[in-house]
This record gives sequence, C-alpha cells and structure tokens, in this order.
Amino acid sequence: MSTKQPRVIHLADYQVPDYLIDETHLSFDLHEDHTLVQARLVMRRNPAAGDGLPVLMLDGQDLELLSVVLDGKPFLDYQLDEDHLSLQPNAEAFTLETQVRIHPESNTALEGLYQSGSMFCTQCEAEGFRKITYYLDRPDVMSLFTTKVKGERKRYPVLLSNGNPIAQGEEGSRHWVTWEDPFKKPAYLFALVAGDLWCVEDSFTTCSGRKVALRIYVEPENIDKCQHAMDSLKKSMRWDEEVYGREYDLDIFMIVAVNDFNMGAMENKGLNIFNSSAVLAKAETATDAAHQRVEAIVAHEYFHNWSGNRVTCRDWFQLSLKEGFTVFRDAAFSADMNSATVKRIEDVAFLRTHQFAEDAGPMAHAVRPESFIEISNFYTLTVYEKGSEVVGMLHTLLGPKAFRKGTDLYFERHDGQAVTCDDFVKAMEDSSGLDLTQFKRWYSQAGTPRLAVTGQYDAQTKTYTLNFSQSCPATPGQPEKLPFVIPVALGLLDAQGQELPLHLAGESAPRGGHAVFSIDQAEQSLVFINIPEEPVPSLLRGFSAPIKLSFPYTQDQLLFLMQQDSDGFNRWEAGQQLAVQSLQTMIAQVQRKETPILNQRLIQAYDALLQDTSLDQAMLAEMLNLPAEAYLAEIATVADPLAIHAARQAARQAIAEALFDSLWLRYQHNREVSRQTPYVAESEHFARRALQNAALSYLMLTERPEVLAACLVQFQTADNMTERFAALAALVQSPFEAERETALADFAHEFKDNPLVMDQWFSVQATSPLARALERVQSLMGHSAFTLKNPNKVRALIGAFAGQNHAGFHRVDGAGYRFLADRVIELNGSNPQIAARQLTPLTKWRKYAPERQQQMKAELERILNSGNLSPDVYEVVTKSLA
Ligand code: B3K
Ligand code: ZN
Repeated sequence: MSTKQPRVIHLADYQVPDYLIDETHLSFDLHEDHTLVQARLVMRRNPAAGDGLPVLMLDGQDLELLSVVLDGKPFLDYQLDEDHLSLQPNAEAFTLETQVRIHPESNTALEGLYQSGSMFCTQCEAEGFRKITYYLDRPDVMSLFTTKVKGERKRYPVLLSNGNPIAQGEEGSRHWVTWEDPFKKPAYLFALVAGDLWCVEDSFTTCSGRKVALRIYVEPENIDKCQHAMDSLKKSMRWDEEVYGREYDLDIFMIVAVNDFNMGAMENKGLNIFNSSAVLAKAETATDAAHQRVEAIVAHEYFHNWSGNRVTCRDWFQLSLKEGFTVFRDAAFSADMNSATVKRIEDVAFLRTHQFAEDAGPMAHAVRPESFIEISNFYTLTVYEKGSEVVGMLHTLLGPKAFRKGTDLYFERHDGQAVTCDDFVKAMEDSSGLDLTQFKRWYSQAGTPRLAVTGQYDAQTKTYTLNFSQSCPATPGQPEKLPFVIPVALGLLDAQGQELPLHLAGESAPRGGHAVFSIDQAEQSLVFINIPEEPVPSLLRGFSAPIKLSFPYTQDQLLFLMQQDSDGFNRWEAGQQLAVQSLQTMIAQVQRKETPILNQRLIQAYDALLQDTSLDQAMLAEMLNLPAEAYLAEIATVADPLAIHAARQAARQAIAEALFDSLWLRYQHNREVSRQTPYVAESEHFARRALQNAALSYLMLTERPEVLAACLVQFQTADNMTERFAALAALVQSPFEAERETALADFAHEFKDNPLVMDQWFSVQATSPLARALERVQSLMGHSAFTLKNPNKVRALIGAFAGQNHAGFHRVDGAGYRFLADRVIELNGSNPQIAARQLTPLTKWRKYAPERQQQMKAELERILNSGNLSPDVYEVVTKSLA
C-alpha cells in the first residue's frame, strides 16, 4: 500500500489534457502467474491545450514496466514514480509503445484486471485502467481501441473485449482473438473477459431494422438462470427506442456475469460486466425483489450506452451527468414495467432514509462535488439518487415534451464528446426557453432543503393562501445556502376529496385540479381564489422535489388524505406521517419505561385498507409497512436505536393482534392463488406475493399455531424463492427456536452450492432482531460458504448486520462497533473500496447520544491509527472525525 499523503483533487483545477490518444492498440498475454500488456498509443498534442510540448505524464499504478518505444525506437529517457510514467515528446504527433507485467491473479482490490474464480475480468471505472497499462486515464481522453487477447484455449475458450471480433488465431495450446470498437471511448469503458463460459443467445431488431446479437455469458452451472436478464435486456432496448428515440449502435451486445464484483454492474461499451447477483434469476432461486433488481440493473447499464458512453463525462466531478440521468431513466423504465406508484414509493423511502442521512452527515457533498480524495467514495446516493431527482425536477418543470426535446438536443449536440452537467442543463434551457440559472444550485449546494408550509383560509374572500418558507442546513464547507428552485406539485381537496380548480390570484384562468408551482424564494406565498370551503392541501405530490416538507396537518386531515387523495404517492405519504407521529410517541414511551401504545386510529385506517379489495395489492403492502427503523433514526434529533426497535416491534405486534382476521383472510386467499399459479415474474404476481408475505410477517408475530403451521408449509412446499424466503425470514424472526434452526439448516443444505442464495441465508440471520445477533454473525464468518474476499458475502453478512440490524449493531457494550472496525481494518488491506463502503454506519456517530458517540468515535480513531490506510478509508475516516 502507498505511503504518500493523500491528495485532494478540486473541480476548480480542471484543465484540458495536454495530449490526446487517437488510437489505442492493446495486446494481452494471459498467464496463471502474470499477464503481459502491450500498448501502442497513437498520440498527438491537444490543440486546445496551448503551445509548446509539455512533459507527457501517463497514469500507471502497480505496473512493472518492461519497455518503452517511441516512434519505433527503444526509449530510455523516462521518469517513473509511484503513479506515473513521464517523458518528453519531441514532436506534435508520435506513437508510444509500452510493455508492462501485471498480476491479476493476486489483485484482491477487484479493480483493473483481476481473476474471479477461474476467469479473468476487468473493472476500470473510475481509475482502474491505470492498473492495466500506462495511459491518460481520464474520461475526456477518448480513443479508438483494438484489443488482442491471448490465453490457453482449454482454460479460456472465450476471449472477449469491446466492439466486434475482427480476427482470431491459434498458437499451439494458446489462441487469440482481436476485437475492434468502432466508437471512441474513454479508458474507463474498456473491458476484457477470458474464461470457460457458456452463453445464452438471442437477437434484437432495432427500430431501423438492424439485427443485433445478444449474448449473456455465465459459468456453466448458471446457464439456466439467464432468461429473465435476456427478457429485461430486450425490453430495455425497445423502451429506449420508444421513450428516448435511442437505437443501439453495435452489432453485438454482451453481458458477462462474475461472482467477485465490487458493485452491481458496469456499462463497458458492448461488453457489460455484471455482478452475478444482478444477472442471474429464476423462480426457484431468486425472489421477486431479485428479479426486479435484475430488470432494473440490466436496463440501467444498457441505457448508459447513450447516457454515459456515446455522451460521457468530462471529469469525475460530473459523474451525476451520466449516473443521475441514467437512474432517472431506469426508474421510469421500471415504473412502466411494474406499478409506477409502488416504484416511486420504494425510491422515495430509500432516498429519504439513506440519501437524506448522507446529506446530513460528514460525507455530505453536492450532486456535483467540489473536491475529493478518492473518486470511488463518490459513487454515492447523492450522485445517483439525488442526481436522479434533479433530472426528475427538470422533467417536472419542463413537462414531458420539452424534456424529450432537451434530451434529443443533448444527445445530438454532444454525441462523441465528454461534457459537463452544465451542458446537460443548457440543452434543457435551449429546448424549453426556461432560464435554469437558479435551478443549477441543485448541482452545487449540498444538504436537504426544508420547506415549511402553512395554509390560511379566508371564508369572506374565498381565498386560500399557502405560505412557503425554505431553508437548508449547513454542510461541510458550505455554511450558507441560497434558495433553491423547488417544484411543488399540489392539489387542494374539498370535503369529498375532489380537487378544486387551482386559480392563482392575478391569473386569468385556473390551472386545473393538479399543478406544479415553482417555489424559488426564501419566503413565498401562493394565493388561490374561488375556493368555496377550507381545503385540505395535498402537497409535493409524487414527491416532486427531494426535500423535507412540513405542514401542520391534523390527524383527521392525514386520515382523510390517506383515504381520499387521488395522488397514490400522497396517500401512502399521509399514512407514513400518521405512523411516524404514533411511533415517535411510542419511542418516548419506551424511553420512559412505559408500555408503548399504538394509535387506535392508525389501526382502524389499516383495517379499512385491508377491507378495500379494489386497492392495488402491492400498494396495500406498502401502506401496511411501517416506516423503517433507519428512517425513524434519520428523522430523530438524537436517535435511540434500541427504543426505536422496541417501539416499532410493539406497533407491529399491536397491528398483528388487532387485525388478525383481516390479515389471515388476505394471506390465505393469496397463498391459495400462489399455490395454484406457476411463478410469473410480472407486476400483478409480484403484488399478490408482496401482500401475502407482508401479511405472513405480521401474522407470525401473534405466535398462533395455525400461522406457524401455514408458514412451515409455505417454506417447505412453495415452488419459488419469494414464498420460501419470506417464510424463512418470518421463522428466523420468530421465537420458535426449533423450527427456525431446522429451517435454516435445511435451507443451507439445499442451497449450499448456490452462492447467491447463500448470501440471502447469511443476510436473513445478520438482520434478525433476536438476541446475540453479533455472536451469530461472528460464528457465520467461519462458515464454509463465507469469505471476506467476496464483496457479496461481505455485504450479505457484515453490511447487512451493521446497516440493517440496528438493535444488534448498536448494542450498549459497543461490541457491534468494534466488530465493524475490525472488519474495515482487515478489508482495507485487501479491498479498499469495499472497506470504505462498510464504514458508513460508523460515520453516523453524531446522530446518537453521547455514550454511543464516544464508542463509535473511538472505533473510527482506532481505524485511523491502524496504519497504512488506503486513500478510500482515509478519506471517509478523516472526514467523519473532522
Ligand atoms: N458505472 C458503474 C459504477 C462504477 C463504480 C466504480 N467504483 C455502474 C453504474 O452506475 O452503472
Ligand atoms: Zn450507472
């Protein structure tokens, strides 16, 4: 590991590259104990960079340099440091050839070229290409690539890279294939795969009639789990043509599944590399949630072909240009494929719980950050999810037509370029005529804005006034904020739940019953006229901006909105607010050592929902789901995780007892339909199973024998993982120790050879609220299916425990914190990216009471002093302690 001082990189220091690389010709010679990489770079001085011939500094890390040849002649007059190869060119244009030796077989960081099981694969984004060869490893250097891959024919029958195969040959026991990518790309989109892989093949005919070969490559035992990803890919390709007018551009599109992967997947040009968890899915081994995740990630990576690859980022500060936009695109796709309201509810719940916490913590940064030490730490919820909300607000403000005009203009104007978030917004301005200068503060100011709203009805003048007051808390490096442009979608409901016409004073006509208003001042009012009675406002419909809105609703008003609002999202939201109020009361009761009592009116409201058979079942399942512990912690001033857990458990218990009959009826009915229906990975079936399993989870809390029996039957006889796993989870959280342990053992025995199912098995135990969860996690680390080398295993056991098992992780003796710090110290040496990610729960120390703060800080300090920190871990730890 490097010993040098971590360096801070600033957006303000951006300069265009001194040199360009027009062509990149790579040759890989793969061996078991090393790999040789030859690179021939056809380079020239960048005309946009000024006069003279500055020193050429190529990025490179952990490379053993074997030779340098400049314009055909061996060249020795170069300098090497830990991160660069520097030399002085003597012409405007030149060809540079290097040869290096690298060691993929011992690359545990899973960045650059590495081995996963018996295959070779790459991960280059953001700065992994410099671990493969000396290069200008920055996204604004775009080049045409050819790649020759050579290896043992027997071990590596499949040799892949970007683009189209153009030549192949044999050399004794070895063979080679050369690939050519006809599109210019930055090095981060480079990919190589070699292995004994099987593939599922299909084709797609594009809107202009071109036939594209589609291939999904997997290890042979997974060949039966590719169909869902293939179907998802074809749906994505069609959707992007229909909704964005984007056609695929190569003759072949490949996906490869690998087991050891730091994140979900990677959009390398024509050769996407996926974490196997984001590709493989079939009824017997993957839940509905896993199927939906595969569909969403396949779509996301495919959509990057335009939003990311054809038009890429100028520098890594612009990451949200491609990520925020692509998340927005994949969310709209998922909404179209499934229930749009449920998708929105899930996304908002996730954003409010996790991104809002990030925005309020020590790592808070703007959607376009100003500086970083390690770019890998900035693949964040802010850049992705809040970035997507920012694009969503543009969509809301412009309307769908002008937005589409804007994206067309953006793609056309910048095809083949590396551009900035400003360029994206400019295309939106040019397509709509709107001035988005103030709107752009969403890119530069961190923190979650607050919008306090009050309403005043004047019966005399029949006017209703909404008063808005916005503010935004200070974040690291940004003490003061200027007002944001906040699009507030709203309706005003009369006593029957009908939308009243929204007629602003001073305007000639109403805007209809639902409209979007831009709130762009610190204090602002909207006066509506011709309002016959005091309305109930339905505010921020569909969560039209990523903010914290408050309105002094009475309980009656919330119950009314929960039942009457025509905006499905706000129906859910009203129920959540009511539940939050009641849970906050219960948390205080637990803290005072009183019996926590759930609000009876919430129970009645849930009962009414359960009786309503016209309500979408997925929506019903969402509405019955109480706010998560993590969310209750996020909105608390001082979070008390044990009280939060106890209060929420008590609330769930009370709901289960009070609504037993309705839940049992809905459960039995849906279970019977599931029993008679073959598994289908489609929306209506997801909905039925979601309600069935939500009901089962409540019912099991009553500990009634008929429920236990039904749960065991579901676990033992269901033909799909969704039902089996839901039953297992309910058992694991139950006090039925014998049944629980038998089920866990049976499950592990049955799925011992399926690593993805075993991940689920680890997680369900790591997140169990039962006592001694930490001890169980510690003992599971010794299980034969567990290894710290595999990121999925780390996430399934350690990440799930520290991130989701609040009662276990925050136990009073601080053992949860010590455990996590120890794992981070271990992982720092082998996989810094994963180590830094796992740290997140400790970075939230300011949320807790003083004793916990001390314990958590002490662990952060212990990590800091453990020596030899990677830049990844160093950055997170130091910023957290600052
Ligand atoms: N672009 C990749 C993420 C790369 C992360 C590098 N540390 C996946 C995605 O967002 O599509
Ligand atoms: Zn992405």
